[in-house]
Amino acid sequence: MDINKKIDVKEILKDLDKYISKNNGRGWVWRDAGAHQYGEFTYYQSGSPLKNSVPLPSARSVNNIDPQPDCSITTEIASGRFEDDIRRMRMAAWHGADHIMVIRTAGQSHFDGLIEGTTQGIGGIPVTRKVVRAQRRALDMIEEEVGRPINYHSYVSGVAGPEIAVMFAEEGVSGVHQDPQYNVIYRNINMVRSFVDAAESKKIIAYSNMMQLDGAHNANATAKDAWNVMPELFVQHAINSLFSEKIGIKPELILLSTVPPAASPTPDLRLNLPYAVALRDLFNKYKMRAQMNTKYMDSSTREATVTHVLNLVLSRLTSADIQSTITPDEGRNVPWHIYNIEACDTAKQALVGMDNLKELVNLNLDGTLGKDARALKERAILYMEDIIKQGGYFEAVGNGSFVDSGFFPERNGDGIPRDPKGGIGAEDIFVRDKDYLAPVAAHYGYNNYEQYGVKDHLELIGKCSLEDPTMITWIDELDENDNVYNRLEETKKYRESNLIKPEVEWLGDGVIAVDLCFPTSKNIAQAAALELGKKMNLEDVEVIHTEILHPVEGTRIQFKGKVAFDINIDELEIPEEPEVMSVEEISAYIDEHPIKVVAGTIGEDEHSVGLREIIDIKHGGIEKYGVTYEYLGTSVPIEKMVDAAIELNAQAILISTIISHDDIHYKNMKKLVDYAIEKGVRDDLVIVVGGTQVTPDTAIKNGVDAGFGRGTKGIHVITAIIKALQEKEGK
Ligand code: Z98
Repeated sequence: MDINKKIDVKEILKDLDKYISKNNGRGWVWRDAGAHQYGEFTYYQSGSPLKNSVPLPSARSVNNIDPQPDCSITTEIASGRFEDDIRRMRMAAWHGADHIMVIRTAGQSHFDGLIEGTTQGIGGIPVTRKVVRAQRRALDMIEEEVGRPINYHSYVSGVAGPEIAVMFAEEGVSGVHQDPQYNVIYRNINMVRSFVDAAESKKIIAYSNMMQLDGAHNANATAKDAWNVMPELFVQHAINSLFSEKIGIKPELILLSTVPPAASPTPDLRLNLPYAVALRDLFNKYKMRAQMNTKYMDSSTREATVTHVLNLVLSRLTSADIQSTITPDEGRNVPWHIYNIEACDTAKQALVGMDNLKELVNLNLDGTLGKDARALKERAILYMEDIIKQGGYFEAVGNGSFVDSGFFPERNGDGIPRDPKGGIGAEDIFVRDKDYLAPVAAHYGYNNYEQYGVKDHLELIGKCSLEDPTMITWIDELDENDNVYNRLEETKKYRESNLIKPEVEWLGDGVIAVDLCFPTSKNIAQAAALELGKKMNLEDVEVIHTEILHPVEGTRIQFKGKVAFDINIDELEIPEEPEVMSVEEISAYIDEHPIKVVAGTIGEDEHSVGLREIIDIKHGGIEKYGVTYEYLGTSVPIEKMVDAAIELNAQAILISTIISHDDIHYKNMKKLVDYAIEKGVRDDLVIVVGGTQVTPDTAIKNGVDAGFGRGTKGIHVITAIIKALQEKEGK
């Protein structure tokens, strides 16, 4: 894939029926965790560098290194249009995500079978073979672009669990959620059916080396006082992990979905750290997928980011094999591109920032931490004993033991009871007939090959579709109105012309967010924001965040709305990017050719702040690169600038001029150049001018070597000086 070209969804859809991912059968891929060198730093909890990536903004001060942490980084994508999700996956991969979790459309867990086509989803995509294959195909290209394997993930829980598991195995999916307890508690799917289906699903997951997550995190996202369900979380993890292992999933691919049960403003680490320590102690043969607790996510990205970072501290103080980054996205219900990317960057920044933290600090297990961790384990064991006392898991769920917000052995009576004989799919379980036969490579339980005198399916049918994807029956679209082709047609002009529109999740959605403060109370501010949106000619205006600065003095608001117009790229005046030399190139030149600069503001101009920023070392001025300068002050006469340059044997004159009445700034430039010519030094001196009203081209027309306007930095100026000097040398 050409990194300068947008991904072409039509190309991905072309001959999709025949596409076989090279990743079918590959299963989950971990990063090559260990020590890696990035620039002058060794990172001990890191992975290999990416071939193409976007480093953190401040990386520009450290030679643009982009260290990758050791654990897989998840981004969760939920826009509902798979074709737009593909573009987000590419952006996320460039920001360090290698685990793409696609959320499925609302209600899919209640479908008793596979769905097909590319209909638009609600809060996620329809997980169909076509969507999965298209996304895997895109990821096959993206992983080559970034130079790292990317794991694709979705859900196997639900009534159609086994069917989905088979389809995932056929299509090269490498990570899944599978936990029968999720079906039972949160989706009211019959418990016997859920455990039978889970056995079959897990067998397929084991066969194709998929990574499996459990659903324990849902208990602390649901329970009233989440920190009280800690003992139960251990129990849920134990049930699913042991069940999975017994069916054949390798322990290193069984991941506990762990979520810190509390969040600040509770004493976050004091509650969460003993829990995290105890969990890793009890379940040390399995791995950890660390995720944030969406229960504590509100509409503030700032707050969500702090919670995320505190969770990342926990991950580094204990361990995380996969680090999820859902915070500002799922929690806020604003599943926009920018929040996926921000959260990936938050994880990357915090994790590499805390590289090897455990080498630096010891956990004090002799104090309350060790005591609290032990107490949690004891409560969990009591909980298990209590389940056995009640007659087993089904009875305990029937009695409402699960997701009770009491701190076990306390009970609050607010658990979620489910009838062992009720729920979706009850009565749908049958004992296999004596001659039951499933001629496939992976299948759970009794399978009577003996009746045909053969050992396995190969002797009967040859390979099955798990081993030979060409056997798969392809279904394209079932809905002639709701499908990707129609959506591509609707957004054609944004793909095939030079029109663009802002977007948050779908091409051409036109959504923008406005951030502002009104000097008033919350209700008035919200109403005023809606009015403001209308006056700005935005459509579908909606307040997405409100923060009280003071009950009457001020309210911060974020609102979103849609713009109704397009922007034509052809009509834009796009200024050329100023040329910038690398710090190494600059140093190498200055070492060989020392540069002295004479600087000042000229004419009647007293505005020296901008010039000082350009020359002083403080904010990256040219002094930083080893340039020496003579600052002549403000309102320096033109002649003095040139005379001083001659006297001091300077290579360049740097003038700043803000006042622009009657084009005095350009007139002064011309005067300065003329005087340098008159003195016979113009050819030896570089003359650079800057100021808020300076247009580079006009400055050059007035005879100077380079002109700079707003936003200029020292590096732009030193680059221009060196380039001009090199040109003079070349002459
Ligand atoms: C996560 N952010 O876990 P339906 N199975 C399990 C789940 O935990 C979930 C589903 C299925 C979270 C996302 N988890 C929430 C064990 C959901 C979802 O189609 O919504 O029922 O499946 O990463």
